[in-house]
Amino acid sequence: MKKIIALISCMFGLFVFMNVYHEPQVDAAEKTYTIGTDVTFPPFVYANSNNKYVGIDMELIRSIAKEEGFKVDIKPIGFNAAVQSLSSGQIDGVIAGMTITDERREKFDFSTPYYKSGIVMAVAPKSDVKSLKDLKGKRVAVKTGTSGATYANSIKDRYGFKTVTFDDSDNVYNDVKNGNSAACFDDSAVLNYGVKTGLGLKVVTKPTDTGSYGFAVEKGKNKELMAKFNSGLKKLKANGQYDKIIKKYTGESATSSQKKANDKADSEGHTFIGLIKQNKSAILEGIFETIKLTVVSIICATIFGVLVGLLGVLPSKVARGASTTIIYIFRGLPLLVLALFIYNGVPSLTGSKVPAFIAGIITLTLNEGAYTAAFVKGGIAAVDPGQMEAARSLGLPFGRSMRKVILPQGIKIMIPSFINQFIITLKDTSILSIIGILELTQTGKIIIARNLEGFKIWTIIALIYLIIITVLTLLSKWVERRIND
Ligand code: ASN
Repeated sequence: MKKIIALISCMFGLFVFMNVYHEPQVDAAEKTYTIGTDVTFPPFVYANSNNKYVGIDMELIRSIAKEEGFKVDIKPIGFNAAVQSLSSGQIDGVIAGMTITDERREKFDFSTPYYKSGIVMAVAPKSDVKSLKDLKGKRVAVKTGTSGATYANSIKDRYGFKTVTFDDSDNVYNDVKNGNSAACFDDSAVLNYGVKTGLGLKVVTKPTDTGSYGFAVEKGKNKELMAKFNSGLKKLKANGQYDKIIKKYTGESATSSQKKANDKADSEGHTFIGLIKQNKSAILEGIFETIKLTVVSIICATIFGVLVGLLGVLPSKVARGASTTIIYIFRGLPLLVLALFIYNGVPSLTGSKVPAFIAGIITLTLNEGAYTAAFVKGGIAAVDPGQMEAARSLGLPFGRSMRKVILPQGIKIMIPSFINQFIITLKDTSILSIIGILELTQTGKIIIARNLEGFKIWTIIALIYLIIITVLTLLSKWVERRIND
């Protein structure tokens, strides 16, 4: 038992160290706003070759923050996830080439428009689809929750096509390039930029007249932030910085040098080593986040699971019933549903934010803890009942018999299950990419959104998981040997 406590303390120490080392120092005087954005939507938001978020929207919000004296914490979680998080109050604002529409105005407040863009249709360079009429019986790719998707759905019956939805623009474009979809609908400002910079698609329709981009906050909330945004934008327009930013990303020289860089990357191809070198810091941060999530979740889930498991072997019926119910609920719920419920569902109800990392830890603690509780109960039940009877007949009370006789034997039975559960917890952290935690899987998604090297990046990410799992297994086996000594 002491050894287990020592191990848990070591893990906790490691976590504290990682946190102290990793947390950025924030100036207490300046307020930090959490801003959600898309994963990839160039030239408005995208990760550059150093995996830093750049683009018109990123420069605008950062320059406005500087001008108005606030700080921003950018969360590249994807357009739909950002909008969902904004409506549940999890983030303070969204800047992601977000089109101002009447429907959205019912839920969000928008800033003064900062860019005009309609929707266009793009197809593969050799496609014979030239207009909407050619879409009959075909499949068309769109991005979840966007104005492009709304537009496509509004005309699909008239033109007789079906839509298929993806979460990120790069997946939408890839589906057209692969020939799975005949066309896609997306914003003109983004697709025209893509055509200029070598995306490998051509635009075949004129932009619809669907509006402009605005910065959004939840309706009636964050008024102060909205006022700061509008006043900052006005200043940037007046001092010429706004024009500079637009030119920096959409000007002739900007697009041609971006095209050259894209062509170069395409012709050179990316080697495994080259990709690792290029994305080293992002991958390392992803690993760091994954390990942090794993360590904290293992500690919390083990404590929670052992407590619930022990509750299940107490003589009290109420305690046993509570244990069974907790295990039933949290083992029964899919992890993904639980994560979304805690991150998006609960805040919509309570009105208070749950940071993504905390939501992730709670999710894993409840789910992994329920499994732990089940095998803790099972491990105790597997100890010969005669042992308890013998201990009790020697005059030991229930608690002491449990501690001195049953648990030492039960723990030995449980150890392989603990090791198994630790490994499962590590793997399950990847599901938390859905709530935008920048762990290893989400890091992979972002890198691929930029370089479209799906096969190679997922191979690298898979190998990293296997390496961490091997280290975790070896560590657990070592502890197991020491406990069994
Ligand atoms: N323009 C899109 C929309 O407002 C946003 C995006 O795809 N990032 O729906």
